[in-house]
Amino acid sequence: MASYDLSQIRDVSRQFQIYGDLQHVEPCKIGHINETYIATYNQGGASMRYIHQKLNTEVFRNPDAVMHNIQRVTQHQRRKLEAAGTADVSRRVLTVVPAMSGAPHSRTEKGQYWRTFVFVEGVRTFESVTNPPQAYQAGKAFGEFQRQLGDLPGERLAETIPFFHHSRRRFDAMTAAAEADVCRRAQQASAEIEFARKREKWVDVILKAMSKGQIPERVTHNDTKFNNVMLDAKTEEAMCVVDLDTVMPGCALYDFGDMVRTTTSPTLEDELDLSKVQMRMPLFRQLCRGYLEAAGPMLNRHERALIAFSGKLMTFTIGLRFLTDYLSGDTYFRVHRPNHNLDRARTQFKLVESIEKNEEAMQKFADSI
Ligand code: GN1
Ligand code: MG
Repeated sequence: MASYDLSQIRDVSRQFQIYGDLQHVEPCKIGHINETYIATYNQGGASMRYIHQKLNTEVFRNPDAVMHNIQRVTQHQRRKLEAAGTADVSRRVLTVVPAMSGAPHSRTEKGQYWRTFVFVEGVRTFESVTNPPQAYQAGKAFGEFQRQLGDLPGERLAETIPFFHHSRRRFDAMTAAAEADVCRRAQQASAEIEFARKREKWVDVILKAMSKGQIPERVTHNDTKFNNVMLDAKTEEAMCVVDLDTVMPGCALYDFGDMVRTTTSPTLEDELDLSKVQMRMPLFRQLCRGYLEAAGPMLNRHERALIAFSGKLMTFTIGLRFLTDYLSGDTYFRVHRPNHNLDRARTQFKLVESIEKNEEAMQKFADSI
């Protein structure tokens, strides 16, 4: 997203039910998949900000289903917050701005799929965690999100990306990419490929527990990165969970595992100094406490027994995806430098090693709550 076309955003903005004059647009660099812009409008002298976002339809093949899920989910969240008498509801749940047609999206002549949200003011997101209270807030926010959706009425949500966290398929895709080696990169990544192969047995553990019915399917977020929680800019209290494209039927542990991946090492996802990439117990403890305080009562004993394991598995699985994309020529995740996906894979695998070393202590802590 190095450059963008202002006149195009201007055209897009006219397609939505927003009043006033578009004053200013800036691209938002967060996220590896969609294109996001923050647009400021003058509405009778007051400035109002909105998010315009172009959905990546290569990744989300059924964008209507994505938006239908998001509408159901946000309406349910809003109803629950209002029923509980929560203050500041519009900062605690995303608001979809309809297009002129009334639809939750607008399709351009070129077939691009755009949607708009009200910008949540007075919040911040962070690319990495800097202190234990932030980890607590992340755990609490995604735990509450899961709990809020525990009684979502109506039919099963659409699977916006089928088999998204299917770790067996992710593993097999990596080995297939290594064998095909279309970009002649497998040599460069041989240590990572070897690292992954040695850990193959992990990838079936949760899938088996789910197929035996020990672990239930739930409505889950499926992209619980720390930067998908908006924290109040002053108090750093979690306000709003964002990036709802992958909210669909899933496993609670996949959400928790991805939180472990992104909140327990105070480093970036693509940190190059691997000596800094370590699971820190003080961060894990707060994450775990926040999550279990919110979602714990809903979990069964099979889920609770795999709390620490899920952190290891999800970090491994996302590492596999980065590695696969590196081997396949960077076709999925947006990259900003050569070898970016390999760097990301290395960072994940370093964190996997660190979780492996601490897994017992992590699980013991989870059992004590
Ligand atoms: C992608 O686009 P973003 O940053 O929200 C990806 C997640 C990965 C994540 C890794 C739809 O999320 O699954 O965990 O990158 N989203 C999709 O940073 O593939
Ligand atoms: Mg995402």
